[in-house]
Amino acid sequence: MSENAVETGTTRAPVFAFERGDRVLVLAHLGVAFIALLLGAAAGMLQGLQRTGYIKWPDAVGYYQLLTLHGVALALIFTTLFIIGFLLAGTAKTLGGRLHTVDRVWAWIGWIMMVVGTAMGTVSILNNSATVLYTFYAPLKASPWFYVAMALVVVGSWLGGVAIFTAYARWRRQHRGQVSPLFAYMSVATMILWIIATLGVAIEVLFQLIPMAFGWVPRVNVELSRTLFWYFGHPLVYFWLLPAYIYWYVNIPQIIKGKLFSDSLPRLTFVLFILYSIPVGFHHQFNEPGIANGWKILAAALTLTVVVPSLMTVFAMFATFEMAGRAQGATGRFAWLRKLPWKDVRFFAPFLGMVMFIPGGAGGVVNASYQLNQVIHNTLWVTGHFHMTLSSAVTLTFFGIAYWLVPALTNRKLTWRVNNLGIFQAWLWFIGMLLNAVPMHIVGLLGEPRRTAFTTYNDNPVVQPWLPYWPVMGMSGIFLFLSIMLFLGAMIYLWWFAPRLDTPAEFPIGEVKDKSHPTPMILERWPLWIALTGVLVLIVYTVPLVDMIQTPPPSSPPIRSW
Ligand code: HAS
Repeated sequence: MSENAVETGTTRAPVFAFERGDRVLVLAHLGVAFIALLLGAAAGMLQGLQRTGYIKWPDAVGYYQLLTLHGVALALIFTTLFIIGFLLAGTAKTLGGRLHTVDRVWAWIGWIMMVVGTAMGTVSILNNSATVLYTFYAPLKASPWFYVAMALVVVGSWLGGVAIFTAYARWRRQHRGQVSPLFAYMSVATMILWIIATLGVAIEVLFQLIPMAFGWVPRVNVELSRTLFWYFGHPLVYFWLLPAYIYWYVNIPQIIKGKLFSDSLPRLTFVLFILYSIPVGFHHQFNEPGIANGWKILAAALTLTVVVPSLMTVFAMFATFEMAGRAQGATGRFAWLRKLPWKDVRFFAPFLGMVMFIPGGAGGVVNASYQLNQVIHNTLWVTGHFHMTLSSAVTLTFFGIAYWLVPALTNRKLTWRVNNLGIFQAWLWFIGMLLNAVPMHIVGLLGEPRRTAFTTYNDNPVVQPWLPYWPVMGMSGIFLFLSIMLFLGAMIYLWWFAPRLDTPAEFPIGEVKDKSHPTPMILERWPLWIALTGVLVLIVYTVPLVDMIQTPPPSSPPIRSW
């Protein structure tokens, strides 16, 4: 480890060189994430063009098969590998400059499991034995190896979490009574959320889907399996979001020559995410029988409380931006906006993501409102919602991270040409997502269902109002694929070809502005927050789950629909 201060072009910032062991580990995670990104993006463009009637694909490759590849590769594999790589990098940086051997061993075992799982899952999808979409709802029956593959990915990701926990626990032992570094704290919170959330899908896969797929049981309790899936499925979205928030809270202040607005607020935000994000899965099941209305209303109320930490984040971001601008001499009411580094892709790409998150988040509030959900459920509105949140806010932030993290790991320079290319690529992505997600919201309101292959419903008049939007949605796939190609081209350049640096590249970590208010140590008491989460989960899930198991709805034999 070496840590010294150099002029970065923005501010005097500590630079940092990864140890070789950490560098290889993080790059291994990012590399697999980028391969998944390529696969998922190609499948996305093809299924998008097919879904909107631009191309007719040979019958041998089905729409749902491509859609499965798109969802699994992007929503499950790209995100998980990228997130764990990013968290390991920041944990190494902020907890003493390196991971210890034991942390690395855990992370490598996890990586191997995730890679084996990814390979097995991809083969199952490509040989058309797992065309079950990324939610793999029962009673759809995939090859049992697909479920084993998903289990390997999940357990592998837990071990990545164990690596972060061991590094964090060691640091705390060595720094008794001190508040932990914010990045590491937030990484721990993210992995706690992830592990609690994935327990649901792990139970579903181990006790329902694998026995169903191997033929050990003739039937499956569909309602129970969907409930276990959505117990996991909603906090899953915060597993995607929280690393983006880490970047917004911790890294961006340094990039914009500012300071963190507060140390306690981001910690509280993450604790609130752990508490509120898990007991809300029923808001994906508002339209399902077998769950009494009272539980659904409770889930709706709790979902609206999980919006609060995001609103706190809006506040903190504006405060951080304004403080940074004013510190650089801005005086007018909005003059601070001009001081933001608009030409720096590390800031600009995530900023576009933040902008898109405003309508994306508002759409989420619509989804969460029990009555309004009746209008949009299972329509393309929902697909538009997650293209604004996951595929825009989160993905644009991941782009911004990759543009400096890869050269920081390879000890190469983020040249101004690649920086500018990154800005163009982020614009292309942003515009592509607007062309994609805005029409999806509109046709969703007009009643167009999601998860359907191309059809004109026998030219039924109900389809007419949707038609003008299809070419726009189809075209968006081309924008997005081009953007991914540029991104991956930039990554290849930064990985292998960019000029080497004599001094290590910057790893931006912001400092807190006002340290006069000590951070309450209670925020670091994980057993307390985990126990409270457990209590909330028990309150929301005990009665419905007991009901589903004791008086189960008619179960279903497994179905292969393709
Ligand atoms: Fe969602 C469905 C509710 C957030 C992802 N969501 C989905 C699905 C996905 C997904 C993938 O209640 C589909 C699952 C499937 O396949 O069926 N969602 C919400 C709510 C929020 C929310 C209340 N979702 C997300 C995020 C996702 C994501 C984040 C991915 C990362 N969602 C739902 C519901 C459903 C659902 C229902 C089920 C629908 C159904 O019927 O099936 C909230 O967390 C959103 C809060 C966010 C905000 C925005 C804050 C804005 C910020 C940016 C600030 C900007 C700045 C810069 C500072 C309130 C922080 C601006 C500067 C300028 C100068 C302009």
